[in-house]
Amino acid sequence: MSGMDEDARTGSRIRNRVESNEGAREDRRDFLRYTGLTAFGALVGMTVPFERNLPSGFVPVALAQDAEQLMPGKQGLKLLNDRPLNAETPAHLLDDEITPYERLFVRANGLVPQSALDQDAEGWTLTIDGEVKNPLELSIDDLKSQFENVTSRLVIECGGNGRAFFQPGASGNQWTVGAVGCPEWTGVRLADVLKKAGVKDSAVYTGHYGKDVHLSGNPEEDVISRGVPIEKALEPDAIIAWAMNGEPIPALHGFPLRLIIPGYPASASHKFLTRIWVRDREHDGAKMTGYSYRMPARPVAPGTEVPESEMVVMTTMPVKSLITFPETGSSVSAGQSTEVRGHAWDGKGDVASVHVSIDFGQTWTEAELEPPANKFAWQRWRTHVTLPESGYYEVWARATNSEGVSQPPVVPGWNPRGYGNNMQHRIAMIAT
Ligand SMILES: Nc1nc2c(c(=O)[nH]1)N[C@H]1C(S)=C(S)[C@@H](COP(=O)(O)O)O[C@H]1N2
Ligand SMILES: [Mo]
Repeated sequence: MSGMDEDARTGSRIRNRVESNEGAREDRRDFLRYTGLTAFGALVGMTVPFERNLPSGFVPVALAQDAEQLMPGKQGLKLLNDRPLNAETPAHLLDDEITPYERLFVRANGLVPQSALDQDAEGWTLTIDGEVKNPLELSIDDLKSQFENVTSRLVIECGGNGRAFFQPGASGNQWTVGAVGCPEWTGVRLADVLKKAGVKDSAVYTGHYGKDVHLSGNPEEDVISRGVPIEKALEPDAIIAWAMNGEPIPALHGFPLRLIIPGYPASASHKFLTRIWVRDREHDGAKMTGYSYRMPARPVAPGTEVPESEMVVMTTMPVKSLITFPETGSSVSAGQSTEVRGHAWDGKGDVASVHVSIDFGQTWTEAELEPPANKFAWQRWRTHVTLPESGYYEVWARATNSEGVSQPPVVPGWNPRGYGNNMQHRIAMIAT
């Protein structure tokens, strides 16, 4: 059989699958890219006799590093899962002050809606209802024209960033350090929109809804629906965004509208946003209850089985920093001064200092810390280190917030699902 025939056969196999897949339309290429496993054979270029046995969520080893194939335009991300799509960014690729699309982590709980893949915002509306005096239904043009437009750099960080370091391990995506980024977002203040709707005194919490599709394919089932206390929603920094880095929000990041609620786990920053339901109680939507994005109310010993009734919703994210230059494992000359730099951020937007150690935490040097571009933007820190003689070193970075709380050297507060790990970031450096 000639190569052409084989290609044609593969092609028709893919087409059959695409055509039998609800919602996946003529855009075969995007289908392949976003739901890669279904067409795994086509991607590896040969048949996969046991394909149907591959457990859902498993990334074929042959494709594990091919994040670019599943996520058009992403560069150098590490794929953790492809259904749903989850990928993190190695620390040294997060050196930019404003995280570009290419290097922003992806965390999906469900499937990206077809409208986002098509960049089709036709007829999109955002509903504000519940405990408000004037429920609103706003088009994207209404948002743009009726409220002050704002642009700010806001950190988003997954609540489970750092999960991989918990012992005993916690189930979920094994994020190491790269489920964080700081793009520039443009939109309107969530507070302005809520004020226009007239928040009633009975309002306690928000509940967020979006258009992504549950992995089961059931359109009735919510992928995720989280919320924040109304006081947080009314702070001036949270925005309803339609642009990221000056462009329409890319499909993977929530086209055409998303919330950005800085300082909270990014799960509150709802993508593909269609509705904000103002509640008279703590929101109880999908992934708000049970063990999702919840921590034990009191510290527990690692491995403790915590009853659900003792879990509380995760809120403000802890102070944290990353070393983004040099890349871990870099070599330098002994005795020569080398720049080390990174970013620091805090859930209350208040980083006070960053310190760096080259001797496993015995001594610390204060780094230069730049002010943030705006509240909740990450802050650049930099310093110089000199590795005294040849050998193996580690650079450790430790941020402290204005309340005097610092990053711990080891994993803090073990919890069943591995949230909130703000341990110090460490890189290896070799002096020759
Ligand atoms: N609609 C919707 N919004 C969502 C999610 C989702 O699965 N669906 N995931 C949340 C989680 S858990 C995170 S960490 C961030 C990830 O944002 P990003 O993919 O743009 O980096 O989006 C949040 N918003
Ligand atoms: Mo997340």
